[in-house]
Amino acid sequence: MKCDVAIVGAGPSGLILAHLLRQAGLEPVVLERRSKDYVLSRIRAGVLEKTTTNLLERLNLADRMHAEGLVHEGFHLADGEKLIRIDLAELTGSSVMVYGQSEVQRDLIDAIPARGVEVVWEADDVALHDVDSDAPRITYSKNGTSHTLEARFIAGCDGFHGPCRKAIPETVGVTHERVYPFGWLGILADVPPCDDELIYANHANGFALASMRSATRSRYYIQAPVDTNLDEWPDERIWDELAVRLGPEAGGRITRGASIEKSIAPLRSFVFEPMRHGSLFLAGDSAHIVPPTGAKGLNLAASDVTYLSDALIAWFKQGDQNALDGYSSRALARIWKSERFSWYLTSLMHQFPEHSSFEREMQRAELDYIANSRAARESIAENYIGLPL
Ligand code: RFL
Ligand code: PHB
Repeated sequence: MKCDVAIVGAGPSGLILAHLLRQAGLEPVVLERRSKDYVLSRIRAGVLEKTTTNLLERLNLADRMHAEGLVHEGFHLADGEKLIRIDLAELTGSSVMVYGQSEVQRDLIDAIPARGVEVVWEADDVALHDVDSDAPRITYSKNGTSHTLEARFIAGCDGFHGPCRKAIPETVGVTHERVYPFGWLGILADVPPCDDELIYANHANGFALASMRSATRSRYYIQAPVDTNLDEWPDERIWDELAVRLGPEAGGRITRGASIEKSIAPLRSFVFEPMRHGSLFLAGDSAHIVPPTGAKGLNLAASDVTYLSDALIAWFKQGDQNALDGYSSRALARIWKSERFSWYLTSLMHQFPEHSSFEREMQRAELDYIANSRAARESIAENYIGLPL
């Protein structure tokens, strides 16, 4: 099989890239290790920046998002008892969209047949060959039969654990990493959210986040050790802990219910550069990870593939080499700023085992400063709604 661009991974970055390339008349093929149902069932991000919603509009895939998504004009930071509102609308004139990543995935997948995007689900043993040449190949197997996909370019949209980043020689790339000494224990439940807006809480027991998927479905997280045994956290214990960490006001409004999903995710900051080696381009989580505190991961995946599709289309349509040469540095400029914001909010809102009372007082002073300084709130708001492309 031959195609213009072989895309590894049918997460948000792979599928958005495939749709953008198809819209321009190119022939991408997507290879995905998992089944369609598995990809649709993954519970992940919840907050979309304007840059991401604009991109879905450009693809004519935004109707359901506008009908069912929730526009949020603000969110809260909480320190113990005090709630600090970050008024996104007043501070920036903009807002974010609360619409689950699984819904975005559904919209992208539902449009596959009509748009003529080719996706091979359950492609096993994906291996990249000759990526530093003009004729790269991917071998894979499907139902026990081996296949070869020849392409002009390969897009590595295969997430943090996928094979694409590993296909770049260690001597070529540089890794920057920070692993946090805790994770997030997440719970999803069909109960109304405790507030109309998101609440990020810094409590002496640890961080908590009150989020949502709809007016009847809530998503909550608490900071917990990465090696936490979920059996030790029955639903009631999580609800009790959320009620304490979110403070008396919001905590008192929690509606409890049976969890429909419960999981623990590690927190990591990670950047691999450059995001290109020969004919292979990395995008999304394959090249970088942010801790979820800033709600940036999915949005960075969307901005990466915006830059990458522009560059690939310019090469196929006009023979323009410069855009491809500039892809990595263009994407990294935005990535590093999102890395900084995600690291900053994570540092501000979590309890770190190595912290002394001094660092805890620094967090308190910073939150007090944010509560009383419009300039500080404006800076947080500007980053939260998403920096310009
Ligand atoms: P994905 O979504 O991981 O997709 C990669 C795809 O590649 C496939 N794959 C392979 N395919 C073929 N062969 C192989 N050998 C393969 N190996 C892997 C995988 O099966 C998968 O389908 O990466 P992508 O597309 O770059 O998208 C990144 C986002 O998914 C991620 O950044 C966000 O979910 C991060 N994130 C959040 N981002 C936000 O913007 N806002 C949020 O509110 C937000 N909250 C979150 C989050 C991530 C979380 N977790 C679980 C890490 C909350 C959490 C808890
Ligand atoms: C979520 O709803 O899953 C969510 C929201 C905001 C974040 C992270 C996750 O910062």
